[in-house]
Amino acid sequence: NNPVRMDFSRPNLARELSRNTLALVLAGGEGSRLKNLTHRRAKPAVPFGGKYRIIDFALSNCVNSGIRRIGVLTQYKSDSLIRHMQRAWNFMRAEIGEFVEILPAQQRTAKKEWYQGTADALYQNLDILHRHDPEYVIVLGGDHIYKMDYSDMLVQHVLSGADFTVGCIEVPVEEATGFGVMSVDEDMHITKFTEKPKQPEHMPGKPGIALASMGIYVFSREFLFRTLSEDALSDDSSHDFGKDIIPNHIHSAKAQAYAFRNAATGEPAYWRDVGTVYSYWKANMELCAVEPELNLYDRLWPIWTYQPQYPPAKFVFDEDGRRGEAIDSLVSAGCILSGARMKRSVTFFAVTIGNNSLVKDSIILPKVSIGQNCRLTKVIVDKGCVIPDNTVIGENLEEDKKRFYVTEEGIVLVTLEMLGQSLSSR
Ligand code: ADQ
Ligand code: ADP
Repeated sequence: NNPVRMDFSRPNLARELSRNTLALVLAGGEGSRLKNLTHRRAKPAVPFGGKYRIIDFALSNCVNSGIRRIGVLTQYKSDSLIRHMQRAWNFMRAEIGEFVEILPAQQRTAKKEWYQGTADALYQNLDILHRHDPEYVIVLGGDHIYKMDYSDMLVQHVLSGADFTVGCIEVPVEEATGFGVMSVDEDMHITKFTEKPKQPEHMPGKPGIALASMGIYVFSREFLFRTLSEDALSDDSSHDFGKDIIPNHIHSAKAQAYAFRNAATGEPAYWRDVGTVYSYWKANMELCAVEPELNLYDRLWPIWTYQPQYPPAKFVFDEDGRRGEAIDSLVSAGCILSGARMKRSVTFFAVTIGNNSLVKDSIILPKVSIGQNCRLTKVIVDKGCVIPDNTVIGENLEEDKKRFYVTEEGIVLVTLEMLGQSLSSR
């Protein structure tokens, strides 16, 4: 007979929890496995999918999940990332408590150090976190490609009474050496967690499959603040979530796992770590499929970004009557293909390709100019490069290795430095 009743149905609870959550996106790592693509920019700022930057996926997930209080922790080579944030992520309304705040390493604590590990990155901003006073904190990596409703993970976190919840996904055992690998009981309680194990264990009853951490964590406020302060005092900690905080607290706290699944099929959902040149190339190529697993056309889950204004992509005949054409490809605004062909490729904005050139299975970043009679196969060309007439890349890898970076799988990465060019010389 109480007339004022709380409604604990799942959608309302999800909305309530999202509002009381602060998202912190870790965007400060060195990302060295992406080689020269991250020599001048942080990994989360690397362009992806013909239009976006990698960090747009985590940030769009936040906004689409109803989490509108977001901090982005930056450190290495943050210039390009900060510029992108200012251009693309400037639409929050402070009047209603929304924000995207950049939290650069700025030596705010007595130790006067850069961010030592991911947990230290949060610890160094503890006063700011206290000021925002969130009920829950969701910590996200800024370097994965996926679409995920974080509010569902928040609901499970709260209903299970956990101190922290780790997002997880099933991966082939041979790929699991690069991840945190965990074991869970029937209630998804974490019983074991090993960061980057040399010999990952498979899941019970699922040979060949390991349960990997996505590097996504939901924390209840008290647990997080207390644990960060304790960890900061410890001399044998590297102050990292995957190496220290998570494995050190699976028995002393209530640690739950959240399995990221496709809501419609119940199967493990689409999630890609694009941390190596090959995985970056592969995830871009997957978008060229007729029906890619990652649907970028979903108006209910838009991926937000910034792209400078350019005229529409244009395909024209050259003087010899050759067609400019692209098939199974993504072509962005401002591109011109004149008597040139593109197959299974992704081009970002303002790319030009000259007469009689062929670009196959490649990723061409913005403002690249490819001359006439060129052939590029399985090549990633970084922003602003000029590929001279008659250049062939990707057909003789031994030759390519002398000038460019070539992966074990035969993907060739071409940057300004490798071509002896610079943006200012154009
Ligand atoms: P890794 O991805 O190897 O493993 P890490 O290098 O710490 O972990 O990067 C995680 C995120 O934090 C990245 O977005 C990175 O840019 C950022 N980052 C790294 N160091 C930082 C620092 N000092 N300051 C601010 N940001 C920083 C992690 C987990 C694994 C999990 C994988 C999933 O440790 O358990 O399986 O993510 O990819
Ligand atoms: P933005 O779009 O914010 O300018 P990008 O992330 O596209 O940033 O730019 C960084 C990239 O620009 C680097 O990876 C590199 O290829 C290139 N770059 C910028 N300045 C130079 C330079 N002086 N010499 C060589 N490459 C440069």
